[in-house]
Amino acid sequence: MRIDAIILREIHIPLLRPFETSFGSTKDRRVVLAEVHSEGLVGWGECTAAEHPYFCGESTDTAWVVLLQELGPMLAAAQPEHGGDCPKIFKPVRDNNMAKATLENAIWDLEAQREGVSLSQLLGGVREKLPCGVSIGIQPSIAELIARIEKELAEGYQRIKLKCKPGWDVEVFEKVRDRWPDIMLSCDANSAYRLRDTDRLIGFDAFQMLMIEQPMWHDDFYFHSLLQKRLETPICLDESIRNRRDALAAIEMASCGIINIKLGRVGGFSEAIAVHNAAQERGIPVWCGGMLETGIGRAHNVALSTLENFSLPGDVSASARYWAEDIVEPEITVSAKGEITVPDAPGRGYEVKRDLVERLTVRKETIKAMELVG
Ligand code: OSB
Ligand code: MG
Repeated sequence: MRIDAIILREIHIPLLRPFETSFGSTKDRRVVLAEVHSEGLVGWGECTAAEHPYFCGESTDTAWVVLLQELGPMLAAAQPEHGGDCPKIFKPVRDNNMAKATLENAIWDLEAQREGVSLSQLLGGVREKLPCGVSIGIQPSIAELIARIEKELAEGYQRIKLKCKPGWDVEVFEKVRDRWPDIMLSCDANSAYRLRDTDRLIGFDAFQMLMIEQPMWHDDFYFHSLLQKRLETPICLDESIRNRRDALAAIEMASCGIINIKLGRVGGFSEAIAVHNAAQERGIPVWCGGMLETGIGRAHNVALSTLENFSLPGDVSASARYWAEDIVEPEITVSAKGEITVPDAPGRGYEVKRDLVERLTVRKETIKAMELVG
């Protein structure tokens, strides 16, 4: 396809309430968006890098530089036919998966529009409705956590994931399980524990959780495999899985029983599908994680979650949990049964509110393709 221009922008959009994990708290999101213009169509991508390089090594600012100086010009000069061409185009750039996913996902969106199919169809999705869970941040008090869980369950969410860390774990799980003995429950430590905490982690088995997400180091398989041997509860890896090879290594070493797939963390739809397939072939279920996305990234997560092996409820939830007004319409909503209905319109299936995006924009750069094509 002929790429006419790539527009990069950073928007500022406040979350409705702060989101706290073991590594810090986020309130004001700074999000990089990419628009790829091609023959009258526009594909959109969202960079899932956070404001600080605390989840992984990327941040809003590192992604901005890599997109503007490296990936944007490479893509504009390459004239790809398919979203699946992007990994090869971006291969000279090491790491920076979230920056890469921003553009690759925009090309998949464009390709689906050009073919007149939904993004889900283009990816080979099989699901029309998605089971939804929520990720609940660390709260100022247990009373506030209980109130939040009550609200999410009343809205229909099928699985509750509690962010945890040393000092916000077993005592909290006890209170939650006392109140709700049977709900589908999981926890996510975002790498907050060390080997000396092994006995404490073994104590988590008492709460009959679906999984314990990324308890130890963000880049580890080996120590997770030792921990998994001592736990009944399956470990789910998030941060550690950056590509298909990582998934194969983790499965081979029995470091986890479940994998969380995030589009940004693995570098885009191509690698997300590869991780999905590798896990499926080996009997490991996957689910789609979230990174506090606006509607564009959320729409991409919806499409990805329609693949067959996304058999567990994901962290993909309603726009209204995050934003006073999302940047897409219709907003992403969840039914009383805790399901998202997958759109069947061509492309991502949610329109971008251009006026709102323009108002939220704090910087913008245009890469004109024709100047780069020989
Ligand atoms: O580990 O899944 C995570 C948010 C920011 C960084 C990391 C994580 C998360 C979440 C939130 O759990 C998921 C969401 O609601 O988008
Ligand atoms: Mg996680």
